[in-house]
Amino acid sequence: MALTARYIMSAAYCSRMPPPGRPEFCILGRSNVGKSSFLNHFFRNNTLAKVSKAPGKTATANFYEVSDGTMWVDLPGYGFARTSERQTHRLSDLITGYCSGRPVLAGILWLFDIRHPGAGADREIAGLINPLNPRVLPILAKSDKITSSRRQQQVRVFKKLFGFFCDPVPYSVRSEELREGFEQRYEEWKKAALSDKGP
Ligand SMILES: Nc1nc2c(ncn2[C@@H]2O[C@H](COP(=O)(O)OP(=O)(O)O)[C@@H](O)[C@H]2O)c(=O)[nH]1
Ligand SMILES: [Mg+2]
Repeated sequence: MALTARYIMSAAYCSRMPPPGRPEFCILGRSNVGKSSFLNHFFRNNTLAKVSKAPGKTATANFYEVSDGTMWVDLPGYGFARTSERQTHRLSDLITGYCSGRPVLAGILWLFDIRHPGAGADREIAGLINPLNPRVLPILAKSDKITSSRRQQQVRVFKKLFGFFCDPVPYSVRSEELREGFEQRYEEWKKAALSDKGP
């Protein structure tokens, strides 16, 4: 059965987050990579998260209860240049503070633009959050922008470049087939991520 999600709350600081309860999966990725679109599409609900043409809009961590008993947390995007230094600091504190200090964090859904494997902001954050961790599931967003043969090529390029434990999963909000593929991968990965040993 398709999963559903329900918005709970937003927090601008780690100290304002809800008390740890359910196991959490967070959504990490560059500003404008398609995090909000992914949420809305995966849960078949366009009112969950705001999608915008202009990057740098989400400045909070947004919490969603999912029907499988987990909590998903949509983090603000990183790598958006046109914000003040103070705001940039707050956002990176929020992202790295959450990823390194949240006791119930069980896994990271990490989105990349399938067309740009070497993006500087992604490399930078990969110095702070270890892509080799088996609890990272890499997702290659906007896969409709390239042909399906190039998709498989990009999966290998990303895997080699970052050294991911899991094979990256192509995704597109324009493809039912890729949504189904991701649903399967998520279920497998989730089982392992929620077990003691990890995948
Ligand atoms: N072609 C295409 N565009 C997408 C896809 N996902 C997101 N977008 C577009 O990318 C832009 C940023 O999306 P958004 O979800 O707000 O990114 P966020 O900043 O990471 O939350 C919007 O214009 C979306 O319509 C996708 O799978 N395919
Ligand atoms: Mg967003």
